Amino acid sequence: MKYLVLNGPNLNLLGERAPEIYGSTTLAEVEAACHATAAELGVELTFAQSNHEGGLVDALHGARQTHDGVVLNAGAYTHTSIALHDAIEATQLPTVELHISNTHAREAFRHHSMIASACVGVILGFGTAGYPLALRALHGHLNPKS
Ligand code: CA2
Repeated sequence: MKYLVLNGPNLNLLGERAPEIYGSTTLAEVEAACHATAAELGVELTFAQSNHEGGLVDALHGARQTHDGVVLNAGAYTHTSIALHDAIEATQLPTVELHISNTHAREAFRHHSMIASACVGVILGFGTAGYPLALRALHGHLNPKS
């Protein structure tokens, strides 16, 4: 099995700014943790990030024939992007929505997700530890007896 962990805008700055909200772990460290979890689960992993809405849509389309599931931290596009909602539906890949912060405890404009209804589940508020959690949740969704 092969999973895609896809990150949206500004997440390349993880660990460099706003540690009080997002912690001090860098995206490279998150990637390493995801690869360690993938090895434990016995799956392959692709890790990617784009600051562009179309880049995220393209990455989802690209995963359609090559991957079995997606963990998606769409960043701020979570709250605005019908295109991402439609791309998740179009790929028909099980997708776990992920957020580092508890978006419901933040500004009102972060309370609504445009993509949640297209996803199999949502993990948020557990910091960058949410990435391995989301991979395990995706794996459990795809392998209900494991
Ligand atoms: O909590 C999350 O994971 C978010 O998806 C992060 C997005 C935010 O727009 C969502 O509402 C919640 C923002 C990512 C910005 O990442 C930064 C990292 C370091 C410094 C500044 C921004």
